[in-house]
Order: sequence, then structure tokens, then C-alpha cells
Amino acid sequence: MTVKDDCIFCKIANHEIESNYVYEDDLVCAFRDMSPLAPTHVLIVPKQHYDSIMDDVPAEVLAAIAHAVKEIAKSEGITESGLRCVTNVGEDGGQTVKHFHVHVLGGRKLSPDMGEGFAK
Ligand code: DGP
Repeated sequence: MTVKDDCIFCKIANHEIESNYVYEDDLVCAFRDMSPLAPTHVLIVPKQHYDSIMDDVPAEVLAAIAHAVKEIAKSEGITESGLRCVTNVGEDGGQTVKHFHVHVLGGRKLSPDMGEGFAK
């Protein structure tokens, strides 16, 4: 298992630090963002460390993330109303935590210009 000692999302994903979890399986876990931009704002995080989606993320981890999106949508009751998935990469992408994560936002009508606090 590749984890980084100084990575907050490695610690949360592996329960070294507890968080507000909404979903978990063998490969990923999901917890509520500490600065929510919508009624549902969940972060899906692989248990192994990858810097971003640009890293060598195995297909099974990407599939687990896609599965988690659907399970979270169901449990949050936003399958029909819709949602947005975002993954930020690097400086220009506004990535602040250097552990690959996918934001799942929903529960209100989101701006079509992607300006939900991700565009500075
Ligand atoms: P990004 O800009 O894509 O790297 O977003 C990182 C998000 O992670 C940001 O919305 C705030 C959230 N976040 C950072 N540290 C923590 C933490 O310790 N716990 C939780 N729940 N969320 C965090």
C-alpha cells in the first residue's frame, strides 16, 4: 500500500484521522468536504496515494470512483436532480490537496460556468 506520511487525505482515507464518511470500499472512501460549496459536497479519495488524476491511477481505482459517485448520489438523494464531479489538478487547476480526489457536488442548482468556488 502506497501512502504518504505527510498527506492528510492518506490519513483520512486510512482512518488514521477520522472524518465525516459517507461511503467506503476496499479501494476508496468518501467524506464530506470541510468547506462545502453545496448541500452535498463530498470528496472521493483513493486509499492509496496518487498526486492527481495525472498520476498512474489504476483502472480499478477509477472504476471504484465511478461506482462511488453513483452510490453517493443514491444515498444523498440527488440521482434524479443531478450533480457535478470535479477533479482539480495542479496550480492552474486550483488543487490544494496533492492527493487525487473527486469532488461530488449537488443538492442545489449549480452555475453552468463552473464557477463554484473552483475558478478564482
Ligand atoms: P482541491 O482544491 O480540489 O484540492 O480541494 C481540496 C478540498 O479538500 C477543499 O475543498 C477543502 C477540503 N479539505 C482540505 N482538508 C480537509 C480535511 O482535513 N478534511 C475535510 N473534510 N476536507 C478537507
